[in-house]
Amino acid sequence: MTVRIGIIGPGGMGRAHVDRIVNELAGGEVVAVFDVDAANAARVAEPLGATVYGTSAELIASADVDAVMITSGGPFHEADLLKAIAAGKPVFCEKPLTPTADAAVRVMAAEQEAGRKLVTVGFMRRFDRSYNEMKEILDGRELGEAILVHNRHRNPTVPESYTADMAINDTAIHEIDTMRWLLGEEITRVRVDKPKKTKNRFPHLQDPLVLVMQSDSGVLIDDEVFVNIAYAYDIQCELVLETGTVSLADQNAITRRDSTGARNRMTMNHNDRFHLAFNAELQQWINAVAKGEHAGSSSWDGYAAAVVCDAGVQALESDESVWVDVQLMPRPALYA
Ligand code: ISE
Repeated sequence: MTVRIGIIGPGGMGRAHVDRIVNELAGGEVVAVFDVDAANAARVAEPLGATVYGTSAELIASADVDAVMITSGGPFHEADLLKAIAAGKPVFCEKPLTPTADAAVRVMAAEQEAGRKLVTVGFMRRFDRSYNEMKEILDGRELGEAILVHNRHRNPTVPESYTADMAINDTAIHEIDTMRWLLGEEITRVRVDKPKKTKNRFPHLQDPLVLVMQSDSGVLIDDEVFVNIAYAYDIQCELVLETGTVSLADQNAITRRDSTGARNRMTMNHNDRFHLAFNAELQQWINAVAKGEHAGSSSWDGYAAAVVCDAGVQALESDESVWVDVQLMPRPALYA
C-alpha cells in the first residue's frame, strides 16, 4: 500500500520532508498540500501533481488523504492536530507538538477519546546513529550509571523573527526530548544561566544561554544554546558515566589532514546534520501507517517536552538563576 500523505504548511522543513519522500523513502506519496501562502502551496504541489486545498480542514477531510503531515509553525499545530484526530487519521507533527503544555493536554485528551495513538512527533534525534550507540552503552551498563550530560546546541544564525522563548521551546527542546529518551527518565527541575551576550545578533535575545536540568535520579544536564555562533550548526553531547564517558563523534565520516592541519567539514543546518535521522524517522512513520500502527514519539513525549519548556521559559524570564520545578500530570494509560 502506498500511503497518500497530505502536507500542511510546507516551509523549509516541510519541503525537505517532501524531497525525502519523493527521492529517498519508500511507500509514501505526497498527494495534497495546504499552505496559508497559496503561492508556496502551488510551488510545492505542481511538480508532484498533488492537489492544493483551500483550507487545512478540507485537506484533512479528503478521502484521497490517508495520513497528514504538519510542518507549519508550532502555534498552528493544535487546531490541525485536533481535526486530524477527529478524522481518525495518523498525523506526523514536526516539533514542537504544541508551544505550551496546556495545548498538548488538549491533544492528548482528543487522542484518548479516539481510543488510539494517532500522533507522531518529529523528534528526529532519537533516530541518530551516534545517540543510539550512546544509549546502548548506557543501557548495557558497560560504564555504570549516567552522572552528567554536557550538551552544546549551536546554530550559525537565526532570523530576527526568532523570539527569546524560542531558545528553549524551538531549539533546546531537542535536548529536552533527547535527554528524556536517552536516560529513560523525566526532567524534574530546570534553571537558566545567562552568560555575557554575543554582540553579533539581536539585543532581544539572551544568546547564548545555558539550560541546566536535573532528572529523576539526579543526573545533571547542561545545554549551551548559542544560536548566533556564526561558524556552523554544531551539536555536541558528552555523557559522563561512573567509569567512562561517551561523546557524539565528529559530524562527518572523514577527517582531512594536510599541510594546514586536520579538519572536518562542519554542517550548517539541521537538515544536513540530521539528514539520515530524518530519513529513518519518516520511513518508520510511513511503514507504521501502512500497517495501521503507531510509531515514534507520542503526544505524551510532546507534552512532557512542552512542560519542561514552559518551566525553562519561566526560568529564562526570571531575573535570578533559580530552579523551576517541572510538574507532569499522571501518564494516561494510552501512553503507558
Ligand atoms: C529549528 O527549528 C530546529 O529544529 C533546529 O534543529 C534547531 O537547531 C534550531 O535552533 C531550530 O530553530
